[in-house]
Amino acid sequence: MGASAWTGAGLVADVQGWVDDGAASNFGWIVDVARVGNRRAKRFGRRENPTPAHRPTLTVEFTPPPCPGDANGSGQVEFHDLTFILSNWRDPFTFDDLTEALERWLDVGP
Ligand SMILES: [Ca+2]
Repeated sequence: MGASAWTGAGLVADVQGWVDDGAASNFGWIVDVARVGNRRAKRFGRRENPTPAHRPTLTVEFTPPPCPGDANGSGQVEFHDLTFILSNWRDPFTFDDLTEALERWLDVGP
């Protein structure tokens, strides 16, 4: 059993719609296999398959949106951003960076 993979702009648009609209636009997908000669079938493993490598997986690769105030690149604004900014004061961080990190940090709560 080999791996199958799908990519494309339509697939990306579907996933983005699920992110934007939640379950309202998630009707799933139907896998339609192209006919090869007289054959038109594709076998997929179930999630209960005893061989983990044969179980279906869904991998979504994405670029996370920028996180204003996340000075240390951890993906969230936390206390460490404030100390990171102060430790790197003026190289490259400025008062604007400190203000932004502090505002965002207070939004999510210390
Ligand atoms: Ca951070």
